[in-house]
Amino acid sequence: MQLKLIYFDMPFWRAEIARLCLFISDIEFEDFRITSEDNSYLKENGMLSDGTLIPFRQLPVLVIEGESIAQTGAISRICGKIAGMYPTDIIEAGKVDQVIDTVTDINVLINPSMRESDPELKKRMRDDLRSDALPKYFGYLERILKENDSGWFVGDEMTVADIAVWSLLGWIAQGVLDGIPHDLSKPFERLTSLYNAMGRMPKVQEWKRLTYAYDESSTGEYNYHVPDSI
Ligand SMILES: N[C@@H](CCC(=O)N[C@@H](CS)C(=O)NCC(=O)O)C(=O)O
Repeated sequence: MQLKLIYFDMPFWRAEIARLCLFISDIEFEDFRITSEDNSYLKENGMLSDGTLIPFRQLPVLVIEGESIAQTGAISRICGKIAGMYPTDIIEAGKVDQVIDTVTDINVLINPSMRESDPELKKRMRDDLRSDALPKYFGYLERILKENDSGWFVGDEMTVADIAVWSLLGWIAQGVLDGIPHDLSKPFERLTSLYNAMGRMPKVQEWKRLTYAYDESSTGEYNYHVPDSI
């Protein structure tokens, strides 16, 4: 099966769900990372310069057997099924979906503060995220982990839901979001255990070694130095 995952050259959770689940399961795929020229072209034309369709002019896009599929959730389900990290049972599948959709919601909550240029407003947004919105969502996720009680969000094995949360927590754990402490999720014991267990996995460590660049001189919000543990 021909698989090509198109995203920016960064390990953001929206792409990492697909990349990491395929990598962990030894499934070959093309990890296509676009340049800023590619991005300008796709914004203008809704496709890459080789004609690859980018349906909503947003990334990630998975090209599977020549067909372009957009949307993080849809891509997660396809890659999860291929990698054996998405349940066949419809209820279990729904439990995976609800976690992925919640990671989307958390991402959408953080987004406005990423775009805010007024420092005062940005600080207020980050204060709210730190003291209210993020702990609230971490609590909801913690409770799901507690109820499932296997160390994973759904069933007894790792699914794409775990990868989504691991990658989101890794974004925060870098400490690159001004006003959000890197260890904000630490009081949530089960979330922290999940994060640390994944950080110890040899395949995860190998993936990070191969693809996570860290530039000490850069202070950008996308400068990934994802710690193995919180
Ligand atoms: N609904 C989309 C959202 C994807 C999205 O927001 N992608 C961002 C990068 S993380 C993007 O392409 N931003 C550029 C833009 O929206 O113009 C999904 O679930 O994948």
